[in-house]
Amino acid sequence: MTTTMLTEDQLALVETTLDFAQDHLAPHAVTWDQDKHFPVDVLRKAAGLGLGGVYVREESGGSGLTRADGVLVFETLASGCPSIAGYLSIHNMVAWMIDHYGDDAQRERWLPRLCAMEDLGSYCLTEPGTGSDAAALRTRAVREDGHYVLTGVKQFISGAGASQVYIVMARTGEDGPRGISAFLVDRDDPGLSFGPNEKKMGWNAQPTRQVVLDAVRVPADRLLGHEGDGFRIAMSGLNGGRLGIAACSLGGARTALNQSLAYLADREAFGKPLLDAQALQFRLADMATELTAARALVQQAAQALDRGDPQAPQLCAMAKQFATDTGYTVADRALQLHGGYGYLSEYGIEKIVRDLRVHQILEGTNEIMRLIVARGLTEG
Ligand code: FAD
Ligand code: 2MC
Repeated sequence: MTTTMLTEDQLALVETTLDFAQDHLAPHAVTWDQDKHFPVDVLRKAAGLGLGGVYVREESGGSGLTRADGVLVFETLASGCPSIAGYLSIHNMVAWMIDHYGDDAQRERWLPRLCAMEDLGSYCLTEPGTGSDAAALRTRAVREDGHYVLTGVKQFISGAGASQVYIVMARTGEDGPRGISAFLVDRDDPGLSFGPNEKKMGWNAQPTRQVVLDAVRVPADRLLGHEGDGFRIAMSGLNGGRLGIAACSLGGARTALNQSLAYLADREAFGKPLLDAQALQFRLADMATELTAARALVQQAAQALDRGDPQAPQLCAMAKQFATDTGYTVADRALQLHGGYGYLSEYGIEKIVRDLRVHQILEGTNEIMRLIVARGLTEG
């Protein structure tokens, strides 16, 4: 990471986060992936550094950091383990949504435990039949005697089962985005259950499950914002979420690049270190240049979101698409530079490739990111 543009506070933030990533994430990343272990105790340690409420305002008990700070945090965490950093980014999206759209009572009830990561959070938009076309979702919430009754199935939910707090987007009105509302659902609410932990290519250090809502009855004060606001709330959460995922791709790829540099310096072939081969030096140079360009775009989008720029959703989509495509390509090239050893799990490179692959799919596929950018171009 080029650190010359960072403030003193940001440098200190990066240093503390890097210590945490190197001490508590990197040494275990390969084993957690193999054992499919979700290290909740380590997440709680991260919360001790303020990483459970990164964007939650200080008056609500959070760290009150900007998005420009946040992308530094998530890149650095992901340099230790992209899967855990990715989950932390989602948890922080949930906490921010409650702080930003909740009322005082909701903030007081839900945020202290989320910021401490005594409770974990999950975000429930996708359904088995609706992913990219999220506004077509079918989960229903019916108002009944001061309560809402939620029925439906959410698919691919990160953290599900382990999380206590679920923000669930459900239909309270007409078809399309304006008929959707957002609800706070507690793991202990009767009628809530979970599917089996999905077997996946990467992101194995965190669970992904269906969330099944079978007539889950919640009091009316679980509505976040107003009826009909749910889709806009969900989308504005994702603007920041997409930056978090983009930053996680930068962090994973950065580690893969650094490991390649060390490996090529050490590995000899044809009588000299492989690093002496100019073709390989140029390959490393391209990887570094592409990552630096992606980082600059992520930082630009984060600053746009911080100042409420109307173009921020498009910039966040550009940053997510560009950084996650770049991150994946860089990690895959790093694997190639390691030769056969890159393919073995003990080097940790193939795990980074598998983790980064899903960043091109979740929080909006990179095709949907292009759709958002293209709409901005054609609709002004
Ligand atoms: P589809 O929408 O069916 O798309 C299939 C293909 O068609 C894709 O390539 C897509 O880009 C393309 N496509 C679709 N529409 C268009 C179009 N108009 N133009 C061009 N191409 C198009 N969701 C949550 O709500 N919460 C979570 O915590 C969560 N975590 C996840 C964790 C993992 C590991 C995974 C794999 C997914 C997770 N998701 C989560 C779901 C994720 O957001 C969706 O998978 C994603 O949005 C794509 O939806 P889909 O899988 O239904 O694909
Ligand atoms: N920021 C703020 N508001 C937004 C927004 C954004 N990024 N995107 C849409 N909106 C608003 C939009 O302004 C409109 O508001 P209004 O009703 O005031 O006019 C409303 O939301 C409806 O928007 P559209 O008319 O653009 O809705 P449409 O259905 O045409 O398309 C699309 C929306 C395709 C951009 C959206 O469905 C989408 O992002 N799909 C991808 C789904 C996705 O990202 N899923 C991720 C799940 S979470 C996950 O994977 C995790 C790992 C946590």
